[in-house]
Amino acid sequence: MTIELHAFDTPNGRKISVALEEMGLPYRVHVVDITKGEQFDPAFLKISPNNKIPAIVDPDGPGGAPISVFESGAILIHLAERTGRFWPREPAAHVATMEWLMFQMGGFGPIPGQVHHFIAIDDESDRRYGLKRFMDETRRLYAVMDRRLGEHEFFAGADISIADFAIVGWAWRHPRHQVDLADFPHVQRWYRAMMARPGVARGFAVPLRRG
Ligand SMILES: N[C@@H](CCC(=O)N[C@@H](CS)C(=O)NCC(=O)O)C(=O)O
Repeated sequence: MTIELHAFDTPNGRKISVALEEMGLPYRVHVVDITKGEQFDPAFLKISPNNKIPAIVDPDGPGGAPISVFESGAILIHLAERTGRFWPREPAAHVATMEWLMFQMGGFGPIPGQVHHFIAIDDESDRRYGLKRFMDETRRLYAVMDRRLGEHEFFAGADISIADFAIVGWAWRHPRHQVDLADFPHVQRWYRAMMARPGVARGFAVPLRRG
């Protein structure tokens, strides 16, 4: 049955449209325009109490009852458990999937997100410290990913996983946080391979904005 995806055209929203497309799950998009405050709509808060996109409603939840899920990492795990796809069973790859998913949720998301915030501040004295701090840390995270991808094709190892979907959502925004992927050749190789996948391309093309 059709999954209801509540999202907007942002890295965290795109992670889920990419995963849904890759998994071949039927879904319907409900745009939550966070530039217009729609994330505070009481109906949305019922499924996403932290007033952030994305959230889903899965009609086939536990016991066949609908279930809502917020937090993109939880959504990815839910979809992977539901389909058994992109969720390696081999123990080392399974642990690696969790590690790199948490790496993204705790670091490679919140940190470049701060770059996107500070870069937009007009006042140079308000912008300078935060922008340098978060740009330096963003580049450090790219270097961490570059080392991993220098040794493995995907983040979990030989096989693509939900960790790749989580990370590609944010890597997609590298122009906005002003990172040149040529400085991180293994990330660049992985990014090109990810973007060449038809499912990933569809996930980035599906409209997540109105008009
Ligand atoms: N940890 C959350 C973060 C979600 C998040 O930050 N969403 C942003 C857009 S990318 C949002 O909805 N912002 C609206 C707001 O903060 O009011 C997740 O991964 O789902």
